[in-house]
Amino acid sequence: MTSPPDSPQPGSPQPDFRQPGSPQPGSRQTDIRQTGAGALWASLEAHGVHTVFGYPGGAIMPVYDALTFFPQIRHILGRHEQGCIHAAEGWAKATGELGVVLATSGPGATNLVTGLADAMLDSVPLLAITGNVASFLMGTDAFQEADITGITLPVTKHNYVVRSAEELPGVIAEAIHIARSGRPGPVLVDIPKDVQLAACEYDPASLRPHPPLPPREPDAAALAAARELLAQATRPVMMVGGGALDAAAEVTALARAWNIPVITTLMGLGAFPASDPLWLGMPGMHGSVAANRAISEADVLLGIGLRFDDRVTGRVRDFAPQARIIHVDLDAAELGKIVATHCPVRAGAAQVARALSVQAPPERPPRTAWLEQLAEWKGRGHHPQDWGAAQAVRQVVARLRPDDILSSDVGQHQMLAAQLARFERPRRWLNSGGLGTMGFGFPAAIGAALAEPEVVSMVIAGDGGFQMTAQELATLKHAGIHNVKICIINNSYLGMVRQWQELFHGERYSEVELGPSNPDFLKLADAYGVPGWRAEDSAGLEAALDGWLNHPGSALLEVVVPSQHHVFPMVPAGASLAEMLETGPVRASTEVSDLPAGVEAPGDDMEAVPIMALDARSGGQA
Ligand SMILES: Cc1ncc(C[n+]2csc(CCOP(=O)(O)OP(=O)(O)O)c2C)c(N)n1
Ligand SMILES: [Mg+2]
Repeated sequence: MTSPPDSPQPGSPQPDFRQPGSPQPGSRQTDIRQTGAGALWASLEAHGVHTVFGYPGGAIMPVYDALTFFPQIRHILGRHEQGCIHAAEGWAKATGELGVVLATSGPGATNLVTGLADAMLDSVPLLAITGNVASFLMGTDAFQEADITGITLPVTKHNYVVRSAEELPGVIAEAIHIARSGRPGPVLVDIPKDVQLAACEYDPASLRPHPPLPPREPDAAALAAARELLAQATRPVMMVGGGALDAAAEVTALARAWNIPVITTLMGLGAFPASDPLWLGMPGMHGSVAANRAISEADVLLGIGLRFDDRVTGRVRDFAPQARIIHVDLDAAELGKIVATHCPVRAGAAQVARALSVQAPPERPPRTAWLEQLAEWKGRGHHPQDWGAAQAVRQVVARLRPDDILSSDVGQHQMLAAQLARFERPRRWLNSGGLGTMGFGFPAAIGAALAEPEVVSMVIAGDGGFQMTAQELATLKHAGIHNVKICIINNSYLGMVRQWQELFHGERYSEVELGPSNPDFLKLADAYGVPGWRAEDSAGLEAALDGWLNHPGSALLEVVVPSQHHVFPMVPAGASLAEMLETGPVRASTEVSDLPAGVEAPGDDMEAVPIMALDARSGGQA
């Protein structure tokens, strides 16, 4: 016997809709528009929300019922709540606007947790709306009850349980205000089913959105101190992070006015144009030689909108050892959190960059020696041209036009894409930087594709990560999405973990081989009505790229590459940026001149013991 959807399990408490004040579910005694559920949609609409991602279920059925009266709001039905929330993140990351996701109680809500943590670490403005069991059942272990506000407290900027329908419009306005103000982040609003169903004569005036707070202006003394440090600098460098994406024009003007070279973090790629000679690339674990050396040699480091994540700093006590550090961030909690900051400036990135540009010296400082040194380092650390993941990614990203959006999943292919793609403007590069969430890339590309249907929304994913959210292939068809181009770099392995096992765990490969059990990705795509191309060498890839990109709809490209390639440069976890390995000591070419002091050049048959020792000190993780 099959039970109706979300029916209670035998023995579990029955929702008691005979409680006073509880309307019958599904009854039209009350106009559903004049209920909490109706007020929710009216509030979202008043805030300019016109696309939401979600997945229905028992505890959110009144909200889905009310949605039928709001045809102007587009609901994208994913195939898993994790897919829905990453799509909402992709929407938000591409546009800078709020992403909205809906889920039912219990398993629907808990399936949002990874996406909330992801949005929290990457400062993504997101509103998650969950249904919950009726208020009078909360705390009784009712069917599909989960304490989602308790569960998500550490991974949301704020969260709410709505206690009455009347307060819903105010809560939604406040939640959106919090998600978008200051350092953006995810906010969750949990709405018990009886609150969704309760009659609600909402006051249309209460639906007025609260605009986000304008970013803070810098304090004059802090600004003067920052200017003074810059004026004294002979080897300055700027580090620009995800918090500066909406200040790209100001940051670019600042760097040019002072003639300061610029490093963009993984989250900040695109905040400064890659074609500008002042651009040095990405810092950190898989950063460029020029960026990491610049940090190690700089005398003043101006960090804007970044949080000095451990993947960026390497061993913290040796980070930027010669530099006095100016740190600009909206979030006071970030200032001095990781690195000792000589000049903290709590203010908006654009505000500070604008003010410091105005105060630039009338003559652009030439900095000839410093810029020549950096130019030499910029010429180093390139990937081999032979066939492998790096060459494949190089060929694929070369086809992107400046307005196209590139999402990536997590792993070797992500680092290669970050190293090899060239972004001229912000919000064209979407990836899970802080949480490193496998399964992020493909649904994020779906969200971005819906936000910008006129550009290509490309995703580069690994054979491992793609399988974590591959079910969203169905969403392409459901939502009629024509501009997602999926590229799977198939190395038959959890490549990044394999790399660490090879370098730091004595080549003991433990549970990283996928090849024998991988699906036929083209058949998988075909099952969802998505056409596919496959390439196995460089020439084949060029031909496949033509077919894949010229196809007038979403399409999949599988690129088969060797398994044993590594991503370099690499700073082993726990090492300092100055100890970066430009090429691999194991398997890669015999160029080992850049091994850290005290680390011996290993022979072909040698286990990477010295590097293991570095890693063991750090407790680092792939
Ligand atoms: C959800 C999740 N589980 C595990 C990891 C750890 N992890 C980081 S990279 C990686 C391998 C990714 O393999 P694949 O998607 O094939 O990409 P590749 O590194 O081979 O390019 C793993 C398992 C993670 N980041 N996220
Ligand atoms: Mg792989």
